[in-house]
Amino acid sequence: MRAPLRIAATTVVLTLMLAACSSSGGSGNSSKKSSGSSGAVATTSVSIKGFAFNPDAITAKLGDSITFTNDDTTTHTSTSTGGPASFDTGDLAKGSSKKVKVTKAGTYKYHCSIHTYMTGTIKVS
Ligand SMILES: [Cu+2]
Repeated sequence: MRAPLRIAATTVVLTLMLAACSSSGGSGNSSKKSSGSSGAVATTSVSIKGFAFNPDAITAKLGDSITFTNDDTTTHTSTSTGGPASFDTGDLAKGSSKKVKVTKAGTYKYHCSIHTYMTGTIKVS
């Protein structure tokens, strides 16, 4: 009477573990696509989420407009700290976005002026 019950319980646990394993992939940073050797992503869209820029290193073409979208729960900015020209989105409230046009080639560095540990780069060529 007791042995068959124990076997049944073990089977349930194994099934749960298998289910957990098979569903663990695919979530998270699925938007990160590497291009080139630098690891930077060729895109004109940067999402601000989890107190970070995603992706934090991008490449763009001269004249592109980079759209910064605040998908976080608090206000952030995208403010240049170095590079061929300066830009500043100003305060981006939760859910809002702003475009920044890059008209000079080079590598821009930027941060969030509120949370300066949030940093990113845009390589324009
Ligand atoms: Cu911030």
